[in-house]
Amino acid sequence: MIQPNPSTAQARAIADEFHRHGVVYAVISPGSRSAALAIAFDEHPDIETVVVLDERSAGFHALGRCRVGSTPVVAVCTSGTALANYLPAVVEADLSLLPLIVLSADRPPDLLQIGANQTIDQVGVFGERARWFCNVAPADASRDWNSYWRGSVSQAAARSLGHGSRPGPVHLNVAFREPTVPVTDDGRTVGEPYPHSIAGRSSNGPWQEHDRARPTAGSMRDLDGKGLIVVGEGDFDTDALERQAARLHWPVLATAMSGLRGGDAVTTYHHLLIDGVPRSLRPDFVVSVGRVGPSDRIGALTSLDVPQLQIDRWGAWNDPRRQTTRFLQADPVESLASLDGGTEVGLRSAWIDADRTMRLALGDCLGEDAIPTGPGVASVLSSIDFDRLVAASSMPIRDVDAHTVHRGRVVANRGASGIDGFVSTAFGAASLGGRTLALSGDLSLLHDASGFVTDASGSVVFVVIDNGGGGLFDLLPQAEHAPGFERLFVTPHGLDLAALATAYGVDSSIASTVDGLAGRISGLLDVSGTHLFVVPVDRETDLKKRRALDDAARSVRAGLS
Ligand SMILES: Cc1ncc(C[n+]2csc(CCOP(=O)(O)OP(=O)(O)O)c2C)c(N)n1
Repeated sequence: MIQPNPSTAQARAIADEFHRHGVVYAVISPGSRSAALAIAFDEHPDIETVVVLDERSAGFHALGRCRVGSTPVVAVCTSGTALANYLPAVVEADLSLLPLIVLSADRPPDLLQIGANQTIDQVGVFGERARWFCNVAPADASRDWNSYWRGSVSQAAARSLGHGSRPGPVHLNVAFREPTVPVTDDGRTVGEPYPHSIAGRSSNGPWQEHDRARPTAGSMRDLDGKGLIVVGEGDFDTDALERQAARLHWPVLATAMSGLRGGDAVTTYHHLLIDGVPRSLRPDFVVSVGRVGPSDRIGALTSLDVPQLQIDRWGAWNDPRRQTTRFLQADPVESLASLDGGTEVGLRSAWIDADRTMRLALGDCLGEDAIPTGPGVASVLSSIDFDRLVAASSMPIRDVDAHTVHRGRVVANRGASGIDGFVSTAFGAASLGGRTLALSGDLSLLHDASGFVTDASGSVVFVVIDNGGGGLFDLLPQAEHAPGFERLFVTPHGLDLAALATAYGVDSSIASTVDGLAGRISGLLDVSGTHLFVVPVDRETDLKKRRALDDAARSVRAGLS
């Protein structure tokens, strides 16, 4: 067998070791210094690779896959500003505890700081946001580097999954000498063959294993009377949590990203809590699990002057109003399971009844419309069979939270709530197969249009609420006060999104009425391929509908004590 050159040997060992740690998906952006890594990952028989041109998009594509899969995802890029383009995705992965593994190629140290082309200081560029950084030395034929490469990968994988702290992004910066392609002479440099073994453990297992500590129950002291759980996105078994809540007879308020919708969970809290907590729905204490949002109105509950307990496996501090009275770093399910079963059933049934009444009232209010609005489209999605719905920041995730009741998974980048990386997050989430829907505003789509430059094979039906800019700003104080409101905030662009789709080779269609919308979207999900479905929305009409929904909510509340 012909021995590989040192860079090829190094890249092969790295790719193989990552696979032994569960990596099955790698997002590659083109470049020369990273050639050995790109080729090694692509040649690995059990790692699927996808190519995304723009590294900012590539980072989010990897993130989308992290959100739906259970194993770390690798993103490979070349040297220079390529790496810096991962920062937004690294920030989101840090806040959302996602195992994103950034693998950047670099020049060897003796070729740095001399003004060489496409060279920046890549050491620790993500600072504290990365759970772990390692500068991997360039390979040569002089010694056996195998345990160094494989051990570094073992530690990277373990750190990304929370070993030693909590899950999150890691960064391996790997220096490569030429040739970076698998030849001994690339026409510029002649490389010595690497003479040592690069074999992994004969067991086919990882070089070094790490054990995830089993989460334990926290102390649930001082909780008397009627409890209520608010559940957001987090690290827990959703079905088991639901069972515990039912056993305790506590109402569950389930945000869109909690994964708990579709059963007895209350989903209309945004409207039920419009003017604070109705007396008949007041709990004696509140237990928050996971990151709760995006509705601000839930703050009426999580800042009530009653004991407020927050349970998170990784010790999150999700407390924007500083009203949590006790934080518990523990497993939420185990903690609830440690309590005796409840006998007080009244609060749970009161919330479930109020939720049903509110849902009917909201449905009546939305049912009047033929012209699409953001809330109207979100409520239509409830009747569509999808596996996952990727919702963009701004109004889409808020409308999904208030109006989409569905057992399917909702994915959204709410760690930093950016409107960036949306198209790519959707493609990453679709890479597992299944029926993927993506709902966004027009600006979010435009922000990551470069995400369409990919050979990703997953199918996504993009539904774009095209209200000609950022409709969210109509609901914010600057709508009243700022001169230049439209240009400075709404950002009207006048672009034809269907033409944009055509430019990227994506099929598109337009829906100007709500009639038959669910059927059309379902039909698109039935066939494979990516489609952009543009729904023109008039901002004025949309705003009026939101006010009408609030009026309907107040009428329901008036009937509650
Ligand atoms: C990367 C980033 N830049 C800017 C913002 C601020 N921002 C929040 S919402 C928004 C407008 C989004 O418009 P669109 O996607 O069309 O959705 P709509 O507001 O109409 O629902 C902007 C610019 C942000 N959240 N993230």
